[in-house]
Order: sequence, then structure tokens, then C-alpha cells
Amino acid sequence: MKEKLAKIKEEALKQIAGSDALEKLNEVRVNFLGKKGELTTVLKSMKDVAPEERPKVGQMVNEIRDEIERVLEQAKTQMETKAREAAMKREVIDVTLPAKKNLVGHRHPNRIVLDEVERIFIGMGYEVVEGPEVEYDYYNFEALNIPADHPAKDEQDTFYVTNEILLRTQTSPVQVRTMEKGKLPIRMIAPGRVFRSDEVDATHSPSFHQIEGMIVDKGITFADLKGTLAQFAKELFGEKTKVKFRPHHFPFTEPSAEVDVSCFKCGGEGCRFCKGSGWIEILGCGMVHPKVLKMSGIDPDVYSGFAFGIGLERITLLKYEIDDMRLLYENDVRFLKQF
Ligand code: 2U9
Repeated sequence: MKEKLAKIKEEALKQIAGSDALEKLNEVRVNFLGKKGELTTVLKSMKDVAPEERPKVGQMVNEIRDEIERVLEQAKTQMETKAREAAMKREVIDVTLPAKKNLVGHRHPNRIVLDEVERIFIGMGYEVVEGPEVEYDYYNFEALNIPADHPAKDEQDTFYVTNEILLRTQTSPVQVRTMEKGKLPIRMIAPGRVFRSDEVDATHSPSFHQIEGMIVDKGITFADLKGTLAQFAKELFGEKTKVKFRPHHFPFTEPSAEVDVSCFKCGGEGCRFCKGSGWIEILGCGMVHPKVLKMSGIDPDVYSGFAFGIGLERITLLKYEIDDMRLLYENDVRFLKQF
């Protein structure tokens, strides 16, 4: 029995010395000291030992158990220390290294101008409404009193998906959809991307952005339109800005006008920026055509409204004195980080 115990001890110590991972040590513990382990099996067979020998054998078993436990614990501590040292070496931080540059994003200049325009109109009680970029011919043209033979409907100007479906050429369909819902009064702006089959140059792009606005209520007059746009121009270009309305024509408004603002560079004196005239054209507008109201289910004898359309890129180029529209689409960070 003594020899058997000595052998068990020797084998256990050998296996501990040969272990290279905590799991292996655990296996050794289970194999020798566990419920079905070798040492436990010996204890269970004590009945075969002569009664006078039993205390001695019992003591030996205890001593061997203690010794195996001690060596296991020692091996475990060694392994843990080694692992910690390796981790510390691996995770060393060189505090003398130069810090990573924190790159901060910028709002696109179009976004800055749109945020400002939205802020101004929200301040006057308008809602911001969006709509689909792929539209029906009806919403983009017909409901806006643009007849089938109008030049804008030519394939040279409009991207058609099918005969009846197209990429919207203006954000006006959003107003039509809002009017159709029948909830009045309406006070809204519709900003968004529009498409026209144009060649790219310094002032044209096949995809650009518009901000259109519309109000429909009882008793709206051209005076409301003038007051609203004059206030808008002052807020966007400065308190001293004057507005000038020139007669124009749009199929969807009657009467219609184009609006110039006094040059915000020279104050109206005339400079290179306003080409000597003292005025800069910024938008088109008018009273919503009675036929347009009627087509969307609004009685033009009870309600009236005004509408306007602004080319977002045009305002951005003017505000920041950018001389080529293409810069707004290239997303060159050297350009964008200036805003
Ligand atoms: C409805 C009724 C009327 C929207 C309007 C303009 C005048 C206009 C241009 C600005 C520069 C287009 O991007 S641009 O080339 N737009 O001059 N837009 S009135 O009138 C509407 C819209 C919807 C139902």
C-alpha cells in the first residue's frame, strides 16, 4: 500500500510539472483528488488494510493529499504570474507617442444655408415637409397647371422613368400632396433634391436642391407674400437688405414675380459681385393659381395662397462667394473644412 501511495504521489507531481495550462492543472486535481480520483479510491479501499495499519495509511494519504494540493497551488500561482507579466508586456502604452489628431466633421455649406432658411421659416410658423424624389407626371406637371406641350416636359429637360413616372424637376409635388390631404390652413416649406437633364458646368447640375414654400388660408394677399419674403431676406442677408419684385410668369402662380435683393456685398452701390447693378436675383414667387388650388380640391373662392421657390445652391454660392457649383458636389475635404 505504501508503495502504491508513493507511486500515486510521484505520478501526480510529474503531471503537475508537465502542465502548461490552468485547465491541465485542473485535470490533474480531478484525476488524483476528485471524487473518483486515485487517492480517493485508495481511501475507499481502507477496509482491505489491516486494522492496526489503518491510522498510518490514513495519515500517509492525508500527507500526500496536502503535498499534491500545495504543489498544484504553487504551479497555479506561477502560471498566473507568468500570464500577467506577458499581458503587461503586450499591453505596454508609450505615453511619449504623439496623440492622434481628432478629425472634426463639418456641415456641408448647402446644409448650413438650409438650416438657416428652415430656422427662419419655422420662426414664422411654417412646417418642413418632405416628399418622394420619384414622382408621377401628374404631381410634377399636370396638377401644377403645366400643360402637356410645355417645354419643361421635353425629354431634354426631364428624366423619365416611364411615360407617367419621372424624377421630380421641382419640389412642388410636395405642396400638391399636402393640399390633397385637405387640412387647412397650410404653412409649409418643402426642401429637397430635384433633377433636370442639364449638362454640368459652373452653374448647372443634373441634380440640385430647391426650397419651395407655400401658404394657403382665407384672405392671403400679395401683400402677405411681399412682407414674408422681405422679412426672410433681412434675416438671411442682413437687416439692411431691400427686396425688389419684378413681374414674371410661372404656370402655377398668377400673378408671378422674380425677387431681387439689394447686393449684400456693396449695399446696392454696384460692385463686381452684383455686376454693377446693385441687385441680385434670389427667388421666384407668386399667388397660387386658382386652377392649381381647384385641382387639389381647394375652393379658390374661399381660399388663396402664395408660393415661392429658391434654388439652394444659388444661395450657397452667393453667400460664400463660391464661383463654381461643382465644388459643392465633389466633397473634397480641403474645400469642406473651410465651413
Ligand atoms: C404649388 C403652387 C405653386 C412654387 C414656385 C417658383 C416660383 C420659382 C424656381 C426657383 C429657382 C425654381 O430652382 S429654381 O430654378 N422656382 O421661381 N417656384 S413659385 O410655386 C408653387 C409650388 C407648388 C402647388
